[in-house]
Amino acid sequence: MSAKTILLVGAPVDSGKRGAGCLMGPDAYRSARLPGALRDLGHDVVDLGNLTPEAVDLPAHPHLYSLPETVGWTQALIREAEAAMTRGLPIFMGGDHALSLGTVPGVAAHAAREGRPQFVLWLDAHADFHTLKTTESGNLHGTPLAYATGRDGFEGFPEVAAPVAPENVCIIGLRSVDGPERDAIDAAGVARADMRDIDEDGIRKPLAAFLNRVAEAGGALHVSLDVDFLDPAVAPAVGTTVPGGATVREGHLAMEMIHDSGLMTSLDLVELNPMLDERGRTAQLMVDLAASALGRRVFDRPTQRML
Ligand code: HAR
Ligand code: MN
Ligand code: MN
Ligand code: MN
Repeated sequence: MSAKTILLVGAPVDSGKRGAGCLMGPDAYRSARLPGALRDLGHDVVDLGNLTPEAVDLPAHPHLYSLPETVGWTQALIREAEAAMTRGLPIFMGGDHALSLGTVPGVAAHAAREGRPQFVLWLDAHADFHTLKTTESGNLHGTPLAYATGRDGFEGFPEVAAPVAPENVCIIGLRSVDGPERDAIDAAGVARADMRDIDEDGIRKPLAAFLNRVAEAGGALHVSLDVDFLDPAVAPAVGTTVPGGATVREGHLAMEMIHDSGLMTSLDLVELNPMLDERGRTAQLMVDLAASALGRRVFDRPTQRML
């Protein structure tokens, strides 16, 4: 196992939807001992504290919830993510999924500078592929993948410097997708495995295929882990629960495979709402999953077989 410099970036974004609580996420991860768990694995861990949004001069929008604040977070996070990539492997402790409006374009700008293609693994019940024009809820946590892949329709947001190629994105865990998202995902050529695919073939097959593509391309890999990827029975601390999600072991297998691939360059932990947790169990599970992605295991495996 190779020791890494891991940068913990607190991003208490709570503007991506109605219903407050995700702002407590970074401190919940600290209380559940994320820094210690990563140090136990031999990593050098630096906690950079919590970020704040930039001030932006934008009027409130009649349909889009908290647009100015979310643009402010996006600007701050693009900068922070791009800078953090020059120092180590950042873990963005959310915060709701609107934080990926900043983290993904930020890390992708760094990869472009290095001449590497950026890949994104999106572990989520939802596709988060709405534009400002198609979102019915007006909740911006439902939009980051569309923005990061350079779709039109993000007036008020900064221009994305290095859009991620849609075919370099893979969404796993889908079970709640709106009509306009479904059409746009398939038109764009985003790779996807919904929960039925996982029921039929397991999580290993689509993930191995994607990781092999990242490896062949010499790509950078950003992993965005939404709490609602997991089944609400094991991960209740999220505002947008959808039954029928990944099991604890499916979550760990995904993280263990990510670790074995050696490909992950950045990680988001998003949508944890400690207000909705039960005795900290969801925060603890997210910490354990992050530890698996960074090398925690029962026994070493003799080979690193991908497929
Ligand atoms: N598609 C729905 C909407 O746009 C729900 C989006 C929910 N997103 C998250 N993150 N919880 O994945 O409102
Ligand atoms: Mn780099
Ligand atoms: Mn999401
Ligand atoms: Mn989700």
